[in-house]
Amino acid sequence: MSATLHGTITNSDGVQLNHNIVVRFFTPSTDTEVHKSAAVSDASGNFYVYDAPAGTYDVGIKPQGALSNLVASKTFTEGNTTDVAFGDVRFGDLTFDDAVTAADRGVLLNHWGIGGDCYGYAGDWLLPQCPSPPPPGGACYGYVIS
Ligand SMILES: [Ca+2]
Repeated sequence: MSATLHGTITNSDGVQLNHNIVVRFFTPSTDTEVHKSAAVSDASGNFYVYDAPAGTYDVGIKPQGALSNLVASKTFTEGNTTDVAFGDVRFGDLTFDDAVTAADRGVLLNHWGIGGDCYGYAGDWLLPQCPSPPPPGGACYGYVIS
């Protein structure tokens, strides 16, 4: 049995909150990674990690295309859910180096003013994955049980 992380994200820029998110657990005040998982947030910014390790960790998230956010010293206990508010998602890291620089601007400008190949299909481009068991309330946006 392991612990559960219920994370929340917000976005004051008005961008949608459905994101593929990498979640990392660090020994407090270090860069020693103890565990790594992935989650998909729903339209309200909720996501769950069901295989969180028990103990106290600094927890970092990196939504795709955004900077990482870190919340220090959160405690997880087996069989229980710990709520963690990660705050605003800060978009702009298109080069996946956890910084927003001229390189990211260059990528954006290379594609400025054009649409994707699937023009007209806004659709759901999130990864069809969800940890088990699914959370209550359908937080596994984009996950279809097969
Ligand atoms: Ca970058």
